Amino acid sequence: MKKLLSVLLACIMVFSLASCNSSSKETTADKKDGDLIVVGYAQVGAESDWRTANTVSFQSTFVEENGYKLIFDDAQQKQENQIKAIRNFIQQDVDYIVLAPVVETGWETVLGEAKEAGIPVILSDRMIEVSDDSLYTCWVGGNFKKEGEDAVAWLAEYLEKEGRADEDINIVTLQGTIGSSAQVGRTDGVDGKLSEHPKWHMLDKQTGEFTQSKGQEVMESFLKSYDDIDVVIAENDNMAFGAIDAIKAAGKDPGKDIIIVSFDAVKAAFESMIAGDMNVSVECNPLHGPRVAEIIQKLEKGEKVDKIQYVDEGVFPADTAADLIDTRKY
Ligand code: GZL
Repeated sequence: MKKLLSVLLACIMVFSLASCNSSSKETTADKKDGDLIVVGYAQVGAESDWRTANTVSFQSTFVEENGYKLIFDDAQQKQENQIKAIRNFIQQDVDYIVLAPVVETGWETVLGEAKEAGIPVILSDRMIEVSDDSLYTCWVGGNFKKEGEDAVAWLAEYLEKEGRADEDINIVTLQGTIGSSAQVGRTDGVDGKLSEHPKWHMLDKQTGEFTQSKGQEVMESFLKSYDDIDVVIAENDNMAFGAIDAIKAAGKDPGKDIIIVSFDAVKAAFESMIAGDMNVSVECNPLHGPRVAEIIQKLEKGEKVDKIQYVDEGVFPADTAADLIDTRKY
């Protein structure tokens, strides 16, 4: 009898331990998955300092202690990789998809699949061109067209101050990734204001893919084709750094012989301006992480969010760089 009792007792103990473990496992599992908001983030790539800062902003915001699980994908600037990543997020049934679309077109099908799966899509950085804007919940980013217009306004003021308002000014442009809203907006912004300056001549435009190496390569070809370039408009700082290297290698003085107008205003651009190589950088704020987290928190509470949300950005001429460089967050 005693033996039977001890076996029974042992069974009860084993059972209660197992159920406690499994329940503790379930609790942990429930707590781990149930409480965390799972965010799939389809990032463009790692092509520039700006992109790195943008990625870090998300990776430092969407952490477990803030209640998130981030699934990050770097598409190496290829749309097909971003489309694959979005399908992967749908399969994993994430709670939200954040997309920084490498180019504006080609998103209807895959975002239709996300909508079908009931997964909200938040656009960060660049915009998409779709006939049905219910395919995304909202967009956070810079006002690219205004950035281009601000660059022209700064250049006009600078040339005026330099006593060159009536001079013929020859300009070349290093464009970003063709078809990306940053390239489309900045190019449109500049082109739209050029007509106000009949003595300004846009000699050439070519894409440097937002990278330093390609920017240097294209600038080398510009310098071979044109011996009287007065201004380089680089649609991001990394292409400007490449252009500066090419100009120096050609025995000319960037920032003096050739005016360098750039975009992004990353910290390295402030260093370049302090060195006298760059004349101005028009800011495009990459710190979207906290903003997107705010949006997700609102959506979690069933609150409405604005469809279009611009980030704050300014224009930073070289003569402000030394005073401001230590305040820069990226
Ligand atoms: C702008 C962003 C651009 C940056 C580049 O919002 O899309 O892409 O200007 C980056 O540096 O590569």
